[in-house]
Amino acid sequence: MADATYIPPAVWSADTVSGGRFANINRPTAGAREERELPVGEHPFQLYSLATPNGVKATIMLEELIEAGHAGAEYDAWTINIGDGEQFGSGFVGINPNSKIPALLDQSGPAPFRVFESGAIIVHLAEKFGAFLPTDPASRAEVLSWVFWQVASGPFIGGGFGHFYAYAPEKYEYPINRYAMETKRIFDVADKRLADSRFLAGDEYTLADIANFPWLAPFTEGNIYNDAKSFLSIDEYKNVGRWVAEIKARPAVQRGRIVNKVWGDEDTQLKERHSAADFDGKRLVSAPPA
Ligand SMILES: N[C@@H](CCC(=O)N[C@@H](CS)C(=O)NCC(=O)O)C(=O)O
Repeated sequence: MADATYIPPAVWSADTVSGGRFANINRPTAGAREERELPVGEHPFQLYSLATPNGVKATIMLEELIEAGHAGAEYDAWTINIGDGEQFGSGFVGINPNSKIPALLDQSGPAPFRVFESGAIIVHLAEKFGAFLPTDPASRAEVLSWVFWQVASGPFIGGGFGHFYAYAPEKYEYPINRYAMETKRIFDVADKRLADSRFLAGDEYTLADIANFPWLAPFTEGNIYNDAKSFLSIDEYKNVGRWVAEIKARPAVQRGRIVNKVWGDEDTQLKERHSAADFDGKRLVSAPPA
């Protein structure tokens, strides 16, 4: 059934109000909107992020490295509040011209450098520490395939399904159908893979799981995009549910999920992370995304 139709003008302009969550921060231009320096701590890695699914990929990775004994992965995590437009400050744009969290400053060597895009951040860290990314070509290719699959699929789930189902000011059947279909297809891809394999890339827990868990887990837990869990019949994906249960029991995952979290119960929030002691007294439970 078609919704009311729209006839596009010959040339689109940005003066139309889209309404909806995040409409006040979206513009069709890039670049800094104000001068704002970023804080910089002492640790080798400076993370500027928020505990959304894309942000949590980076914090799980850093916490997993520390858990595995890589003391060189110590990091300061600073909150970038995207609802307040902090991603458009000059300091943040300097480390991510795309103005989206997460972004990382690697100051472990003589000259600091930036890494942006969650996939690039976790691959960079995996290569630096030789962890969660196998070196033999076939295994490495399998891991990277699932990582890039996630980075490519995420926008259909978030910008597509999440936007039109939960955030858009008016509900339209066509885009909701299109992106519900695509989100379920993505879940089915993962579910079929996990029917044959303990983890996404094989028998070992790898970057493939670290990239995909933050997007898939909240649907199985029912804490993303209103009632999306029932709307999309997520309980059908039994193998995804089994995989989520195994991964969410990992202490590093539980810690990573609350770093830069600024919503929910106070004792499940960790606005900034500067040392392992920051987790003292925190409740390490599932962390609902923004
Ligand atoms: N492809 C990017 C996507 C990052 C992304 O979409 N971040 C969102 C939060 S989950 C953001 O910063 N949004 C702010 C904005 O769009 O202004 C990545 O994986 O790092």
